Amino acid sequence: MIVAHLDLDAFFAAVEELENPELRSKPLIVGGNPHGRGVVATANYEARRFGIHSAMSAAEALRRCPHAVFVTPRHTLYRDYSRAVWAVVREVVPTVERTGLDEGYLDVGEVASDFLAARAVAEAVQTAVRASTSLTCSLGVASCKVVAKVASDRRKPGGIVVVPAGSEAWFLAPFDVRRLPGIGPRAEERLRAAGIETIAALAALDDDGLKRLLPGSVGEMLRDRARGIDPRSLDLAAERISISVENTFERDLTDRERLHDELRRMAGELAKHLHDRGQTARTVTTKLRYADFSIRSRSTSLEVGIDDANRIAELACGLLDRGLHDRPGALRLVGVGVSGLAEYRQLTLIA
Ligand code: TTP
Ligand code: MG
Repeated sequence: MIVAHLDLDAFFAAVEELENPELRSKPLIVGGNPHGRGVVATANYEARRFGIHSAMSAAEALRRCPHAVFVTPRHTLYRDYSRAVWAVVREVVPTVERTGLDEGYLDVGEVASDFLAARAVAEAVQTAVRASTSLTCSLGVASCKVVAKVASDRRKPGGIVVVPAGSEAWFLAPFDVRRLPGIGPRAEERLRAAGIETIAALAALDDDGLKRLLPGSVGEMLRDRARGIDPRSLDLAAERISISVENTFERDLTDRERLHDELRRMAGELAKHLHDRGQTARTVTTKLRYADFSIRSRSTSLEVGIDDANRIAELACGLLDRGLHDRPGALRLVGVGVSGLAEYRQLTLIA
């Protein structure tokens, strides 16, 4: 397998710079209100020199760089750019697993038979993306996903890092364990407490040590990854069929307003997932579980896909009302799901 991980550089900020070129030379922060409780979504590389990064509070970013320009995110715009990027990437490498608006895996093995050719393919992808959108991206090329993902981050912005087969473990070895995809904050803390700071140290753990620190199959999977072993193939069904959220209440609920509030919150979560993936949904389903554990669900399908939290919420609440009309009673759980997912790309073709 030869796989590339592609990640756009300073994505939201890069789009804002293209839309407003005079921002290009300035430290730019895309995120929430620096005078309120806003958070930095991303910053351009100019702003990063001040130590500003994603998820930092916008107020802190302002303190670090008082002359920075702050703009609020424009998600629709980013989705349009993302769609354009992936359309052109697929012209170079047809098989792609998109894992977010600005990142995904490319099946380079399909078009290149060795790592030298794979580098040329990665360069061709960069050139094509820049030509059609003016955005820059970085790529990591390797024999497996985990190594490609770590590699794509090494020479940002605009870099390509190729890790030829056989050098995976060597490449990963010096990095902080935190860099290994799959290591969450809890695993990191446990490893650090045991003095394991680098990916090499995790790779070198023996079975007993591993069992103590990260028991179970997750531990083995993470140690394999640290050794540059990752059996995952491209998940082409990652263009997932449905997404759902549900919640079991502490106490069974009958209050319609509270049930509606709950559904609205879930609709917001689903809308965010759809936005992140650049997708729309044609079917909304509300699930009701009654005090006696019996389950009912009600669905509605639309002609045109939606991704708007209010619209999903409105449909979900209507479906709940219908369900409770058909069978009144206190509920232990409600859930909302969306299916009939489509890429924006497809939507434009239909429109
Ligand atoms: P990233 O790829 O993590 O960041 P980036 O593209 O801005 O910068 P880099 O050059 O280091 O890749 O995330 C992609 C976009 O997702 C980013 O532009 C903004 C958004 N995002 C958030 O909204 N919040 C976050 O905490 C992160 C990490 C990203
Ligand atoms: Mg990025």
